[in-house]
Amino acid sequence: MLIKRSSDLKYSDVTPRDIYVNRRKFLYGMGLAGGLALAGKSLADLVNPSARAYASTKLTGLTGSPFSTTEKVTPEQVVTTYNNYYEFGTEKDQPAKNAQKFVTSPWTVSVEGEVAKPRKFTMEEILKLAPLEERIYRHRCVEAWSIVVPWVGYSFSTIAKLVEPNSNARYVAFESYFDRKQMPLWGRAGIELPYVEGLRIDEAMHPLTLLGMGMYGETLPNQDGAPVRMVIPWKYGFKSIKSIVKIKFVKDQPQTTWNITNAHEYGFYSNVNPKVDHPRWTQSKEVRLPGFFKNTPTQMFNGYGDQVASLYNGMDLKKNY
Ligand SMILES: Nc1nc2c(c(=O)[nH]1)N[C@H]1C(S)=C(S)[C@@H](COP(=O)(O)O)O[C@H]1N2
Ligand SMILES: [Mo]
Repeated sequence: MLIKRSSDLKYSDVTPRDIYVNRRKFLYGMGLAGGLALAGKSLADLVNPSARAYASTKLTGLTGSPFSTTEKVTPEQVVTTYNNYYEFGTEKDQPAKNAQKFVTSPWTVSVEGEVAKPRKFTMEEILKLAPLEERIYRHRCVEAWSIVVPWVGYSFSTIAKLVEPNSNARYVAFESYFDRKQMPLWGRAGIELPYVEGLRIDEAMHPLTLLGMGMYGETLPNQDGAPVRMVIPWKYGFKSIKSIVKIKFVKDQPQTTWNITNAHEYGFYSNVNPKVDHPRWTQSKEVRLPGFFKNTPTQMFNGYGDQVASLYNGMDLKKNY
């Protein structure tokens, strides 16, 4: 793979112009069709529209990324209304409705465990640790749908290096925010909460592994994991844990929510693998949203094999699913 240094890249080099053109069209369409949504907004809102039905803030000064795919970006409207966020309901349309009042400010993330310098980061600090990049990644859910999302963030390794993991740090454990009051459907989620996830340290430190603070040029909508989440593009979507409050460097392989729920169906690694079917359905094809047909071939490591296959040299990926 040809990798340009990010300092050599201009935003316009790597960001398909039509995303922005389409985005405007989408906004314009909203303006016409979404009269209700616009009612009650001031003239200032309309001149500089927030674009979304959901609270978010524009993120400026984004740099492009050589890791971005040139595939067609999925419409923002689809990505922000078709979600898995079980704390806010198990139906795809529920998180967009039920997470609207979720309070994500102030927010702190504790980074701790086998590190020399454990510390708590405020969201304001996290947003300033490194230049914010736009990275357009494919995202493949274990349920066999996929989307292409322009995330905003930077490599997870940026924050990890600041706390100086020691030689005992072999894995990283992540934990989502959990509050029964703000997440009244929690009891019907069918999973133990808080949601927890984990990565092996080399997976976590891989440059593709993103700490995500935004999408489509703005901060994350609540249903997509505000204010900060992981994005691991070569793994099934459930590894990409939302609304993170704790990151712990640990010695032993941590527990993960879907493995706790059903170890037979969901392993620790969960690398996208078209050759290993889910016990209840094929993983060889996927539905690219907003499409309807399961006719897009699924790629090994979701198409990121050139970058990540070597992490698994010598491992049986059927056993380590
Ligand atoms: N805390 C938490 N994180 C989560 C989930 C969840 O239910 N709770 N769902 C996961 C699954 S299955 C997927 S596919 C992605 C979906 O992210 P998106 O809604 O932004 O597309 O989030 C993942 N992270
Ligand atoms: Mo998923």
